[in-house]
Amino acid sequence: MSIKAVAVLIGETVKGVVHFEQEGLDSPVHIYGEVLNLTPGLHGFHIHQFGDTTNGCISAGPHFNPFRKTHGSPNDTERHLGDLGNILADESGMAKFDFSDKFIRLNGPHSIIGRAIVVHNDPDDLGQGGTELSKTTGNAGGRLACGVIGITNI
Ligand SMILES: [Cu+2]
Ligand SMILES: [Zn+2]
Repeated sequence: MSIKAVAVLIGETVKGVVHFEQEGLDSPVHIYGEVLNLTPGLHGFHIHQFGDTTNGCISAGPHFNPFRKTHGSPNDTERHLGDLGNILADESGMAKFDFSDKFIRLNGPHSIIGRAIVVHNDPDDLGQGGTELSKTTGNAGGRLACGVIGITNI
């Protein structure tokens, strides 16, 4: 039984679509999609706590962190559940991505459905920046676009 979700990212100029797909009840989540109108290079990419955009992406709150860990890389066990690392935009400003995450889920008590996904102005330093901020946000800078993760069937 597969579970599918989608988020439509909306920002001032940046926009995109992110798909999530989970094959079984306790399987990794496949994440794929594209984001347009970025500056070339790496951009922090996270699930934030709230599916709330009433005051723009700032209303999404901090990184989704139900286990009270510090910020890290998607490959670390010490990471926020929402830490998906970076996406890479090409010279045209398009980031196409396709990867899996073994910690997030679309079901259960820590489901990401109803929360928000955010793309940032700057690269996420994955907690290696040596500053206090690096351990909470990865120094990823402003929020360029965000979208609420909702259930879909496609
Ligand atoms: Cu973020
Ligand atoms: Zn984080």
